[in-house]
Amino acid sequence: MTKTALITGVTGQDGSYLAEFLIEKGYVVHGIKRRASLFNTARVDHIYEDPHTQDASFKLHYGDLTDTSNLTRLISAIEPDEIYNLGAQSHVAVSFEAPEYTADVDAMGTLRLLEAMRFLGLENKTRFYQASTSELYGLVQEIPQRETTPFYPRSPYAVAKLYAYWITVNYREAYNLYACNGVLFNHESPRRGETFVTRKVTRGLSHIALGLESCLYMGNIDALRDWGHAKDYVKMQWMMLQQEKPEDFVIATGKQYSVREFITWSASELGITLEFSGDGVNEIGVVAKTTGNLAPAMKPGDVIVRIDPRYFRPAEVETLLGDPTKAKEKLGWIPEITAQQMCAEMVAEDYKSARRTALLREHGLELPMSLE
Ligand code: NDP
Ligand code: GDR
Repeated sequence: MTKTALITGVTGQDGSYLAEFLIEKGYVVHGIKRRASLFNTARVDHIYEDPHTQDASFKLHYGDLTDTSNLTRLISAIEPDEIYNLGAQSHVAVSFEAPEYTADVDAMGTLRLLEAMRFLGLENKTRFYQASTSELYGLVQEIPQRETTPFYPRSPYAVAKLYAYWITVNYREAYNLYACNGVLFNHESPRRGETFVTRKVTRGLSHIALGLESCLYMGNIDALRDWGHAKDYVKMQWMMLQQEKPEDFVIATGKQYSVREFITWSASELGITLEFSGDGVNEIGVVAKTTGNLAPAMKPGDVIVRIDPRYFRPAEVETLLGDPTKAKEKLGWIPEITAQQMCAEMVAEDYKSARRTALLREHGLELPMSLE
């Protein structure tokens, strides 16, 4: 029997990898996309099928996590075997600027989906995955963080996700729904949004290497994160819903690095040896040496990283390190891609598109920034 999945947030990083993964497994995948004034489906265009195609395995529907009737109607029509709730206002810094909207989408959006499942009597048919987050640990109470570590959220985003975490547990306990939380630590890829720290760095340094920009302005480069690859993590989201009983799992690599280290690796992928001096607030990153020909615009002494206080957050999560033992033991999950390999892949992709932009400029052609 062909299985059917519904993914909220299908146009995002994880949604796009998960859709690919499920289609490969023979699922029919339905995704919810938001209406936008520009195309917002770049991450799933390669799996898009003409809606006139008979038996299409990928179908997109307009919708929004703030719209109860829309969600209920879609779930009623699709009657999915699995719902993956990946949609969210997912940027921690932005959640301080738009706290109410973040709560509506990330917290209430989750409740809307769970209520729709209950209202439609799908308790015994549909399994539910909630995209929970290591941000729940916030002001860390224990290192490393595992399933039993107490939460202490530090942003409107994390507080909204705390509600989503507990409402998922509550519906599991109250109504016997098959509902799980994946408490995922940071995971990245070449499809990562451009304003998250890893992608900002790999994209920014690629531009600087080719003379398209001159300096990368950063926030707290002392922050420590446990970075994995999104491809490894979406596999885990699916594995969690294939268990006999619903449970919550921490998904992490168990290794931790600083933002400063990530910047240094990215520079080194471009043949740039970068030296930092300062105290994290008045700090600069200076080119010490370049090798190869990937960074023609660089010379020793160039200052290419500076700190801009605007990127500091009102309350910061300084250190995150996950303990994925439960996922390894119960699900046999092992992350395959290291943070350094992922960094190399991200730099290679961003460098390729920066080269394209540089070449176009050389020939007097300009692409709108949105297409670069
Ligand atoms: P992205 O920001 O890349 O994707 C978020 C998705 O949610 C996009 O498809 C976005 O649509 C959609 N979305 C935003 N607002 C709404 C709304 N109001 N209604 C419907 N859809 C909406 O996030 P990731 O793929 O990185 O993360 C997926 C999920 O996992 C998120 O819930 C995130 O909070 C959570 N998470 C992520 C981690 C990570 O490190 N990546 C770690 C732990 C948890 P659009 O494309 O139109 O903007
Ligand atoms: P995070 O990811 O907040 O952990 O949330 P992000 O990449 O935004 O920040 C990681 C750390 O880097 C520091 N930092 C900067 N961050 C950004 N974005 N821009 C900068 O210039 C910069 N300089 C330093 C941050 O302060 C932070 O400490 C991500 C999101 O995907 C969430 O949705 C998800 O839940 C968590 O990961 C796990």
